[in-house]
Amino acid sequence: MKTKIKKNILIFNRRIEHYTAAANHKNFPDLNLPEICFAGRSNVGKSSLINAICNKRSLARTSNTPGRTQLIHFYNMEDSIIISDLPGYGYAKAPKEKINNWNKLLNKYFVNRSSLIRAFILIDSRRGIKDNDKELMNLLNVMGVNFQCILTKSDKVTESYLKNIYNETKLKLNEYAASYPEVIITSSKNKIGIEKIHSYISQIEKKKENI
Ligand SMILES: Nc1nc2c(ncn2[C@@H]2O[C@H](COP(=O)(O)OP(=O)(O)OP(=O)(O)O)[C@@H](O)[C@H]2O)c(=O)[nH]1
Ligand SMILES: [Mg+2]
Repeated sequence: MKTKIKKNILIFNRRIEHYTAAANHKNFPDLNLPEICFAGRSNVGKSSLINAICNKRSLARTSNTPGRTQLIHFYNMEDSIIISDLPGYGYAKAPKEKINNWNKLLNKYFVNRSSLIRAFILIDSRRGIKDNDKELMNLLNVMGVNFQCILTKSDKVTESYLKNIYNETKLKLNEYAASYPEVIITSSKNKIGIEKIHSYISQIEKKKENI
């Protein structure tokens, strides 16, 4: 297992930089590059997963307290692909005004971002798909934005619990035409599932080269 982790880190030694952060759709960058984003409930582990994917400890800021990421952060990987880290939804304890602003920003992002080729929706392995995840999935379905679910924090549950959540998640996804049937199980802590996302990123790059 250790060798595998090291191998992935070596393969994915890529240059990535924070490009910009936007509080408003007018500040979204226009780079003409394919983009993927990481969406999900507050505290589900979006920023941690981006760090694990990019093999950087603190590229994206993470926190124990929900509501850490409040803007949309755009990361540029070698002028080849944009990775965006979105503010979480569903943090009921945040002030109403903030919740409204985050929701509006997310809506603008999904409605306007024509460069977005896949949205990854992160689901906590302990909790499964919740109503606000379904709301986002419905929006993406209507917009025709392809999305794929990622189960996060798999290190926090037992194998049998994970198996049930995995099957349940797959079943729920059947309702959404825009969803990819494959669900990726991850742990940013234990670097599980990261190589699958790496290989997806490589596929996008290959496609781009062939255009
Ligand atoms: N055990 C474990 N903890 C994790 C994992 N991923 C994230 N965490 C922890 O979960 C908390 C939230 O992680 P973030 O990456 O900040 O979550 P986020 O989805 O970006 O949160 P917001 O920006 O607030 O929406 C932090 O304390 C992380 O250390 C994981 O795979 N395993
Ligand atoms: Mg975050």
